[in-house]
Amino acid sequence: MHRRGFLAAGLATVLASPRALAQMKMDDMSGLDMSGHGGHDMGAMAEGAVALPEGEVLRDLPLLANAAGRPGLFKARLTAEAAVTRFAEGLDTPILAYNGTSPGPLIEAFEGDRVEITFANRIEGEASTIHWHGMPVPADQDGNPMDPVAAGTDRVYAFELPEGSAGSYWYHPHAHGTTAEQVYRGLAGAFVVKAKADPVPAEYGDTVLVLTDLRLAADGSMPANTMTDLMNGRVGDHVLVNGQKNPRLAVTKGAVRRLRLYNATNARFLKLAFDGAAMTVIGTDGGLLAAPVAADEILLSPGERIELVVSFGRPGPVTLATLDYDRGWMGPGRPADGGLTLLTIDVSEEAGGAMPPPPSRLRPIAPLPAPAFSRRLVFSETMAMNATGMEMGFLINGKAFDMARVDIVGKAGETELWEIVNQADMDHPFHVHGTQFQVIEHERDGKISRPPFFAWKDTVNVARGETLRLLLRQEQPGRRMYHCHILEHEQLGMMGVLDVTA
Ligand SMILES: [Cu+2]
Repeated sequence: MHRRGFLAAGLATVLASPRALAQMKMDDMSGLDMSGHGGHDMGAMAEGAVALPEGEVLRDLPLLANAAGRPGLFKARLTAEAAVTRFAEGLDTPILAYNGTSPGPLIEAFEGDRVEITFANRIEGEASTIHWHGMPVPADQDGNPMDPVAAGTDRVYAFELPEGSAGSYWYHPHAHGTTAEQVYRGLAGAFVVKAKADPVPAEYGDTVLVLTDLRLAADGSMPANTMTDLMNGRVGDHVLVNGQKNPRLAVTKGAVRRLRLYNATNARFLKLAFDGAAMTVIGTDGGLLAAPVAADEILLSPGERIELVVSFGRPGPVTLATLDYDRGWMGPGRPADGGLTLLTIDVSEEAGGAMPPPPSRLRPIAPLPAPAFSRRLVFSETMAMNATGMEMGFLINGKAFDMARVDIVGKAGETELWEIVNQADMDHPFHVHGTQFQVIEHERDGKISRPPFFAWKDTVNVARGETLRLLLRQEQPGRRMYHCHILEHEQLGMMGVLDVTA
């Protein structure tokens, strides 16, 4: 096990949530191989990992039907409950599903719509919530851990989608202490807010690709988190696209496609590239960029989304594959994160219909005004060995999450500069609820760099050793969460409460 930095931290006693600590103590400690070799969850390409079928036709996500029956309102019901699915031949896998499917149904609504979704929690014995990741919804409608929906009960989430809010959002549980497990067991879905006037040509289509991470035991079940999972975040054996391993998509030569990629994994960093097709970034978490930006590769950290236009000019297979990315790994069993083929696109010999070129301008993005003041959030990791096992914590400004504590107070409508300092040994993707922010700069070893494009974001990777600066403005009052989007880290304390006053 690597203990870089932890001893220097003074073996501080760390108070994570009681549930997390209990979970760690019950955990199989054989995962803690002090030699740095072996370990029982080797991640991708693990020996003995269950094989999954590849090459099936890519399925469209099921669309959540709008029951409103009139324009301007989106009304539906989402039920979270246990289900059984088949990832591998002959093996039943118990999962958690929204309306029976994982990923959950795709929600499509328009800017200006009112949304009323009844959430029915039918997960046995566990509270849950639905958090509308990235969406500008009121604090009391945002599925915070302070607003649990008890097992067997329903609640209605209601909010308006403001003009200008078109973007690639998603939804997932955010209950206290159970988020990580409910998500890796299957609860996550995409929520696309469409623009009334979309500058991207309709000929490109609009394909949502939800990337999730799966680990299966030999009997088809999903094993519980190990010590390694709690430290690094859970990384599975298979990355799935819309629930399928390396599915195939057929396009005609010359086709241009609009793709929305979601990293809905608990903890897997996805550095992505197309082999054989040109990729252009057109949007991020909070919608379109000001103008398209060509890219050879993109890093999508847990929780992030990216909107692409991809041109398939040459016949033959094109793959979307992962590249190696070292995000910092504690202990043995670092998964092979490069070289995974996620999706194969078969480009035909015959050309299809002519495609309009992408527009050179997509939409204006106004820079947020000069900040009223600034705050500094320092991420750190601590670890201590005691008689009953390893206690570890993931901290912000030296503190583990406490739902009853307000960590910072802000004011609605005021722009703030947030400086996120990662003093830890791992990368931590930073996410804040309720709004979109603008990343201004990254600083590392005294060197400052700018992001490759100016964009609206709600999740951004803060690499280890890096300081990131962003501008943020909350428009609505209420309590908001900010946290690391490695869900195991969030659960072990790397989360805080922002109270936005009116
Ligand atoms: Cu983290």
